[in-house]
Amino acid sequence: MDFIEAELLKTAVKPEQYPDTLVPEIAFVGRSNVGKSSLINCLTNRAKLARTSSTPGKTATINFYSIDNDRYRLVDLPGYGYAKVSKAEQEKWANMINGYLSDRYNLIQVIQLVDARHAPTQQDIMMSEWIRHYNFSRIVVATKLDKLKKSQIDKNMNVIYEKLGMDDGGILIPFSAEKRTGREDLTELIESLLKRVTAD
Ligand SMILES: Nc1nc2c(ncn2[C@@H]2O[C@H](COP(=O)(O)OP(=O)(O)OP(=O)(O)O)[C@@H](O)[C@H]2O)c(=O)[nH]1
Ligand SMILES: [Mg+2]
Repeated sequence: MDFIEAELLKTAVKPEQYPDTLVPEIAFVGRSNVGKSSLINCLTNRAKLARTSSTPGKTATINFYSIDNDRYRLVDLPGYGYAKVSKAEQEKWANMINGYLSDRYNLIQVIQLVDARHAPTQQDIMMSEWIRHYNFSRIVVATKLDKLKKSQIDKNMNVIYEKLGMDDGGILIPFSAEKRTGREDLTELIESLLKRVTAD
C-alpha cells in the first residue's frame, strides 16, 4: 500500500497552534537523530517532506503531516536526549512533547523509535513506561537496521524487546528508512489502527 497524498498541515510549539481534533493522529517519538523525520519521509514516499539532518536536534517543533486529504495525520515530535542543546532548551522541548502527548484527544497511537544498533537509553525506557502508563499498546520501531550486520540483528532486537519490557504484547518492527525495510509492516499496522478507530 502506498500513501497517496501528504502535506505539512501545521507547525506548532504550543497547544493553541495545534490543528483541530477531528482527525486521528499517530505520533512518532524518540531520541534526537534516531530517524523520526526520515521514517515519515519513507512512509509517505516523499524524500523532502520532513526535514532531516545528521546533526541532532533538527526538528524543534511539533509538525503535523496530513495524509490522504486529512484522513489521518502523522505527527513528528522533537527528539529527546540531545545533550548539546542547553538545559533550558531541552526542558522546553520536553514540555512541548509531554504537553502534546498527555492532552490530545485524537491521538490514537504513539510509536516509539529506538536505534537498532544500541540498547535503549534510560530516556527511551522512561518514554516507553510513559506510553504504557497512558494505556497505549507499545509499538516500537528499531531504526537504521541497514547499519547492522545480519548476524547482529536478532541479538539487538532481543535486547530492545527485553529492556523495554515488551513481553506484554508489544510490537517491535525492525526498520530502515534507507533500505525501506519494515515499511510495509508499518503501513499495514497503521491501517489496522485506523480501522479500529473508525469502526467504533
Ligand atoms: N543509514 C541510515 N541512516 C538513517 C536512517 N534513518 C535516518 N537516518 C539518518 O539519521 C540522521 C537523522 O535522521 P532524522 O530523520 O533527521 O532524525 P530525527 O529523529 O528526525 O532527528 P531530530 O529531528 O533531531 O529529533 C540523518 O542523517 C538520516 O539520514 C536509516 O534507516 N538508515
Ligand atoms: Mg526530526
